[in-house]
Amino acid sequence: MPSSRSLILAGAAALALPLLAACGGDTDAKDGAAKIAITATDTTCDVAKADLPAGKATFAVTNKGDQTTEVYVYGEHDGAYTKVVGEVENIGPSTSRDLQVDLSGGTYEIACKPGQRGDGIRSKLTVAGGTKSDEDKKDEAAYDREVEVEASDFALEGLKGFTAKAGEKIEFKLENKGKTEHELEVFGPDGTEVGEVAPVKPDATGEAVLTLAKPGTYTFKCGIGGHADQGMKGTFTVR
Ligand SMILES: [Cu+2]
Repeated sequence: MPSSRSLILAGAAALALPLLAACGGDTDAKDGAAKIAITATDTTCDVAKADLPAGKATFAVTNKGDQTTEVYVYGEHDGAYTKVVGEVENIGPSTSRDLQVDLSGGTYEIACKPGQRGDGIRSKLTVAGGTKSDEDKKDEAAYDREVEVEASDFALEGLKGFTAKAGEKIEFKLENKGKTEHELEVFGPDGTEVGEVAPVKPDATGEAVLTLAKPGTYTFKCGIGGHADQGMKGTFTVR
């Protein structure tokens, strides 16, 4: 796997060099760093560079697949690449979107997610050098990790066995696979609402970043109609 990846990268670099020379630096971003191309299809995710210097980086994502895609940059969290550093969503077929991130030294994973679901097609990114200011870190930590919840008529799945640490900021991503609107309301151990993913139409996705401040048993449900009583509810634990 690593060797075929290197071959792909070498091929991309060989193609990119004459193009860059011909455009005379057209692709340079404002801070002087060139954009890094990510070419996504329904089955591949080619990142033009696997090594970057610390600082701001702009990825130019082009979707050559048939499915709408999204691209995430993940940092390490408890030994796994689950911490969302940046993301760009809703990149339709034959369209391009930029993703800007501010990276400190370390290793990361880039994930293209054809169909905007799952763990995605991942590749490693190594960032050399500097750590960032506390201010930058605060901006970057928009949330610690995400959890995907699938709504159907009438169930909410994905939170079985989900646990979090008190104080964690979690992005709840609700994917509606049903034929009617659904939402996701989350309540803390004392029964007060922590927040919600607002109603999502069929075949659409919505998200909300919620801070799970207190330890205890949280409850969640779809608050639309009688959906909770039909099975769209459950609990998870924050320690
Ligand atoms: Cu519902």
